[in-house]
Amino acid sequence: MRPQSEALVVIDVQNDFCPGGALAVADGDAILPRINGLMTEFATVVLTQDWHPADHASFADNHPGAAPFSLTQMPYGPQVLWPRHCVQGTVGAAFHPGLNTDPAQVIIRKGFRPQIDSYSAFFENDRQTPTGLEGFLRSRGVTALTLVGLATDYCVAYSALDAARLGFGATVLMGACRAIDLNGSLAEAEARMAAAGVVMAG
Ligand code: VGL
Ligand code: ZN
Repeated sequence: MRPQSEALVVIDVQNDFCPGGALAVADGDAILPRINGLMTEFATVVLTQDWHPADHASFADNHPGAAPFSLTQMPYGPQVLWPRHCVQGTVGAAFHPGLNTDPAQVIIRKGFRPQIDSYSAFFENDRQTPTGLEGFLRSRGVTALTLVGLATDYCVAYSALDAARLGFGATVLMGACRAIDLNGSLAEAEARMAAAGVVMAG
């Protein structure tokens, strides 16, 4: 068992990010056995769930004429327009049935405000609106995080970068993550994580 000061944060292991899903990440379900095993090592386990309303501004089909995976400008900066995914209450938004959700003490839902996307487990994409996860972790004495899940270059990386910015130790287990890798996004995320002091382990 790891010390009480360490938590496992499992990012967005949902049907829509796994093979057959609306925004499938190649091999996304391959990480399930490892994540289920890791959960037994940590006293604090957090799950996140991408949880969008149907009219969410990150969906390409809510922008007439816009192609999926194209870029648009939002008040908070550039935003990729994604295929419709993880709509609240749908099968696509549910956790993959192979994920053991029993050990988790808290589920952080994010991306539920129609006008703002949320990749990070800590903040919306404006980098200011909190999810509450920081307070949850601090009040339990957690100082170091191990992050796993989907997708390496978006929600995992944004969560790890915010964790480091907030002063938590942050380790991403790259073998327990899979990436979307859109236009070099994986290499960029790795460079940003390295520069921020995020540890990338196997
Ligand atoms: C994610 C794109 C859109 C993720 C979520 O979980 O990495 N990526 N929404
Ligand atoms: Zn999303």
